[in-house]
Amino acid sequence: MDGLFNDQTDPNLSQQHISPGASILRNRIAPDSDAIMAELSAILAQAPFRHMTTPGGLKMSVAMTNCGTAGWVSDRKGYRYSPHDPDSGRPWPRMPKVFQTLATQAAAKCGFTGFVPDVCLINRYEPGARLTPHQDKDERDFEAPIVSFSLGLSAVFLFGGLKRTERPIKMMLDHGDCVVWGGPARLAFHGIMPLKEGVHPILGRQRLNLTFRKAL
Ligand code: MD3
Ligand code: FE
Repeated sequence: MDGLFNDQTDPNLSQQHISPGASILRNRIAPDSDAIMAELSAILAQAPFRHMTTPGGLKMSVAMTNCGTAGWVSDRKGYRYSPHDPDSGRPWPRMPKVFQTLATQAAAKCGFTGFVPDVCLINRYEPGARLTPHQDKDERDFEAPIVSFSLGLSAVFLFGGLKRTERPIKMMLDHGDCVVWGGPARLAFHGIMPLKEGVHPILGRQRLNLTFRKAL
């Protein structure tokens, strides 16, 4: 299937530069779509989506789960990576090989060779859900990039600078888009505007985002 397309000639597969350290790869998942969906439903059976609570006591509109050797969690005590799912007390589901391979290959394409994620945070947006601009600072070192894959409904992504006060640029993230954030982009403020109503042919009334991280 991969051979049907050619990275050089198919505009949908080309790499676009966003800012120093940030690149977008469009249409990254088509050949692996069925495998990804099957792995996702196995993960969700073990570790269902849940709305975590922020340290300030608010319920997040985005629902989350994780796979990998640790997962990102939030509660009244703060944000952190934990080896266990706090809802079940069990370890998070293992990261499927197909997930790790996709992330490692995308990172390498953008110049980050040898990226081996230990965490995949899975976000679910239903219409109205949003993520207010923030920095991802809970990982141990910021040398490794973060690799994200968007699935399902499209969303407006806000990409800012290193200060919250910098006005962000808006970008559409569509099903199959992969973005690699490293180097000077790694600590940029970013967020997702409230998801618009819609129905995606594969995922229905939702958007999923997978972010691969080296957290530990
Ligand atoms: C830019 N997720 O999980 S993915 C997150 O679509 C998160 O669910 C959003 O922000 C989502 O923390 C955005 C794109 C993304 C992820 C990490 C980044 C952009 C980033 C880290 C640094 C800079
Ligand atoms: Fe983030």
